[in-house]
Amino acid sequence: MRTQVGIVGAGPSGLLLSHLLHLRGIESVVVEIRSRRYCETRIRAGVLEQGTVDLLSASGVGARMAREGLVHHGIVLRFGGRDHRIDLSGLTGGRTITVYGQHEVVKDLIAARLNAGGDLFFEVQDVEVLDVDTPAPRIRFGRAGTAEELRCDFIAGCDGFHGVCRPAVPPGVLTAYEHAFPLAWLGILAQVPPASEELIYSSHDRGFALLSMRSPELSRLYLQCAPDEDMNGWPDKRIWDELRRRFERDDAWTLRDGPVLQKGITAMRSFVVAPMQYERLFLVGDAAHIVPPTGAKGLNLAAADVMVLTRALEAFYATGRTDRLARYSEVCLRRVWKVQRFSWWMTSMLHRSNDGEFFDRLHRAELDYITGSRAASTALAENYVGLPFDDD
Ligand code: RFL
Ligand code: PHB
Repeated sequence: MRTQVGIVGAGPSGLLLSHLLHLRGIESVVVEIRSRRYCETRIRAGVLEQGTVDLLSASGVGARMAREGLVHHGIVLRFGGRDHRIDLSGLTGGRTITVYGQHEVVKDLIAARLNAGGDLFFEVQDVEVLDVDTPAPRIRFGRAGTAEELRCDFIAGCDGFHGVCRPAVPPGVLTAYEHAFPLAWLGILAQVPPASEELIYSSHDRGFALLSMRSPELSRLYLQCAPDEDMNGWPDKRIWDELRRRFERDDAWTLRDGPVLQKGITAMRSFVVAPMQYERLFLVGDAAHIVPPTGAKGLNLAAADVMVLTRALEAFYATGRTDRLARYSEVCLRRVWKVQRFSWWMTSMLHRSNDGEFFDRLHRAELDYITGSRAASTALAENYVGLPFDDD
């Protein structure tokens, strides 16, 4: 088999890249180790920046998101028993965020690729990327028991943090920068209408909690826990009791419970590799960087990488110019580090730390400052709705 761009991974990065390339007349093939069903039902991110929404809409995959996505104009920071609203739209000239599940974005992108006759191969095995330092890189994989080889001009490693593309780069080329937070999130998806119209980030002495949603009937809730927390120690009743305590407010605020449909633990990590490219292999999204979820940025950052790579490939195929491809990593990393900073800052400010009472008091002062100063709330708001996209 032969294509122009071989894409490893059918998460949001790989699917969006394949879709945007197709709109520009560039061929790609996507190989994915999991099943289509698995990709379409994996519950992960939920908050889309305005820029991500605009990109999806402008590329023709925004119709269902426009109908079912929930547009939000603000978020709530809850601490000291009170709510402090950050008026995202008022502080950013009218920008908004949209709550629409990542798996819904994935469904829409898979449907668009299949309708356009795109090649998506699910449930492949033993994926290997080869010859990326030659003009003819290859992806080797097994499909229904048969060994296949895909020859390409370029390979996009969109295979997430645990994929095979980043490890395929020879030793010594990439530098990894990382920080593991000594905390994790226990997340649930529950069949109960969200107790608030807007997201609530609650910083409490017992630990952080977050109230989000997926639809008017489905709540998504998270609790700060230990990185090695045992899920067996958390029957549903204990989760709801703990959530109620961490969302307590001076007046009577109530959190109704409901059937828990899914639960899981997510470690909190910051990770970046540089450069994000080696010869004809480009690392995109979680394959190149991870942010802790507190800033709601991972998926949005992946979409920004995809945009930069799409434009660079478009320039290459239109005129043969390689300068944009050569600058892919540098352009992406500028945004990546700003987003790392924001995600680290939100995480440190909102969670109960193990660093001692001094730091907890500093974080409380920071929350007080953020919510009391228009300049400081604006800094939070402009990062939360998404920094402007700048790919020069
Ligand atoms: P993904 O989604 O991990 O997709 C990678 C795909 O590659 C496949 N794969 C392979 N395919 C072929 N060969 C191999 N050898 C392969 N190895 C792996 C995998 O099966 C998978 O299908 O990476 P991608 O596309 O870069 O997308 C990144 C996002 O998924 C991620 O950044 C976000 O989910 C992060 N995130 C959030 N981001 C936001 O923007 N807003 C949020 O509100 C938000 N909340 C979250 C989050 C992530 C969370 N978890 C579970 C980590 C909340 C949580 C709890
Ligand atoms: C989510 O809805 O899953 C979500 C929302 C906001 C975050 C992280 C996750 O910061």
